[in-house]
Amino acid sequence: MDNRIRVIKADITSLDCECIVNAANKTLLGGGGVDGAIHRAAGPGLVKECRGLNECETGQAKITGGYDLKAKHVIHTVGPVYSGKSEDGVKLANCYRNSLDLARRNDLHSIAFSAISTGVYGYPPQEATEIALMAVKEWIYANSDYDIEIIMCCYNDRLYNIYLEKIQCM
Ligand code: AR6
Repeated sequence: MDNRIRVIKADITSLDCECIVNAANKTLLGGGGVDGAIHRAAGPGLVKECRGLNECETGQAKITGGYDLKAKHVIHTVGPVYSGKSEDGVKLANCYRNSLDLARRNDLHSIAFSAISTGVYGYPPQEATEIALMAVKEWIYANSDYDIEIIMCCYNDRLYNIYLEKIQCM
């Protein structure tokens, strides 16, 4: 696996990197889970900017400032609500690809992902992890001229262990 990918166990709101990726909903106006945590830590400026973004489709990504976070920017992406259909995987992979494309367009060189769709949206963590790692790996190969550190940020031991196991197989 590429040495530009790191797996860590942390609260994503505490990370000091150029951008963190929020598992948002289509409104981009906040919610529970990591979305709620990011909005609480960023302060009211974040939701104010998000109101001007006009929502976001599943699989797409939009960027804002980081406000009171250490991260300079937040990339908001909307994962699929798990339904068991094959299109879920396509949409989930798009979240990772589009977030990385957006980071590159903004000349950002470090990015931390939350585990999109693995909470409220119900994606089975094993499958979601394989899709995430594959999408990131493919993006790195397609963007080998671009230097970026990619952090996969896990919030609990279960997901962290799944990531460690899967990354060794890639
Ligand atoms: N840092 C890192 N990861 C976290 C944190 C944190 N502080 N808090 C939770 N996680 P979820 P989803 C992990 O439910 O499934 C929201 O209400 C968590 O353990 O936050 O994409 C939105 O507004 C899990 O592995 O996002 C949407 O309505 C992962 O983040 C909906 O939830 C994602 O869990 C999106 O659901």
